[in-house]
Amino acid sequence: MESLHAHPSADGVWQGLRLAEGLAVPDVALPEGALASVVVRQGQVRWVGPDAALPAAFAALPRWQAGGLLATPGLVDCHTHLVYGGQRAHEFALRLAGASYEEVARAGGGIVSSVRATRAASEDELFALAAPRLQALLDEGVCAIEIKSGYGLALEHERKQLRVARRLGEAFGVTVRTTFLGAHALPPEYAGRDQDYTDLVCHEMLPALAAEGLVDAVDVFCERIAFTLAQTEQVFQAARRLGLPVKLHAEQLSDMGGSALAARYGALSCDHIEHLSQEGIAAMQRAGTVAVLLPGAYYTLRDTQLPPIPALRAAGVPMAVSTDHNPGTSPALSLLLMANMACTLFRLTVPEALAGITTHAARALGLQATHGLIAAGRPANLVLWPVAEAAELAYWLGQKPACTIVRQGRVVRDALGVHG
Ligand code: DI6
Ligand code: FE
Repeated sequence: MESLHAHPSADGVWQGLRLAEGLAVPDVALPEGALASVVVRQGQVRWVGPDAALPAAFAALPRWQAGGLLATPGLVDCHTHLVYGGQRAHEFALRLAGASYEEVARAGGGIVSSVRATRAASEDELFALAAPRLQALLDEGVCAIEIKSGYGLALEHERKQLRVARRLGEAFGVTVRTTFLGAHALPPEYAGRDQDYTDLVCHEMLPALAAEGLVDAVDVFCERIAFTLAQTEQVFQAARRLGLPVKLHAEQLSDMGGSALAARYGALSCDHIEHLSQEGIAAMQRAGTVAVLLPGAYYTLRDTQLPPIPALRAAGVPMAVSTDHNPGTSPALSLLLMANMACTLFRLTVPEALAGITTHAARALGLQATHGLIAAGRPANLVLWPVAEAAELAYWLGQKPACTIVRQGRVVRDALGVHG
């Protein structure tokens, strides 16, 4: 396993960078085609500008020559269910044989089967299972990630998932935002008592876990096979009482009106949104809520209902792209592949897809002041790529490019030998 302290400091002047368009804020304007320097000091970006304009104050720092490599901010995966026991390849086979996601769920498979495996696993076992998944994402330049609970569905097991999420962040030196998704599915012991379970989520589970500092945001699966609009609002009210931001699994399988509700609660994001209405878009636009697109789930479920991209674009709703890594509907471990699929399946432009896995993904986590952009005053999270143009990041299918990664001010990977 990777430990941040084992890696060298990134402090110094990173020279000869091509800054990805729209993903960096130079302190001194860059002439067309000019190569840029990024100054890192004490783990923070201190200055961004043309190589030729490096301020004298930084002249004595060590210099690393990037020779024209493309620089992006560290990637942000803003929607994952990374911590769980077991896997669901069996359901994959069932779906290939014709069963729908809803049929599999109603037959006792689906989320509840991951709940069984997650409850049966110890905290250490869950950590060991999630660590290589996280490593795969980190190797591609992810520097901040959201991890949801929602496979425990009982206080002790939701706690276990969230504790593992926190431990992963500390052990790997990566920004982790935890999201409590107690209202993900009805646990089997509450069959037929969905209101009782919602009350438990709101009055016991969420307050206890929030008091333990394990919750950065609150999410609900608002859907015919999950929680109603009224129950969703009840959870949002509980979150509001605790001062926690909300987000929503909304309009994935049907239009429940969840996005408009979430927007009324100032939601950070509405995620999936294949069935989002014009009214939902307008509400999100007014609230500044991010639309999180999850092409891995769309693809895995062989969905045909496209999220309303042109209308989101026209309304100026920021669009993020994420893996939705989970064992049921999106066993995806490549954020670049998701960028590719967002372009090919959803018709995002390359700049939209790249903003979707950086700047807008950071906003979906409330991290827009610190992540998703190369700019002075932020923690040093950047990735150098051996590509001729930025479009290559979304163009290759499953390439896992060699790259050099600075995460939290450390050179955690240097496949390109820049820091040699
Ligand atoms: N929507 C999803 O895509 C995941 N959760 C959710 O609410 C699927 C989770 C699973 O099938 O295990
Ligand atoms: Fe999800």
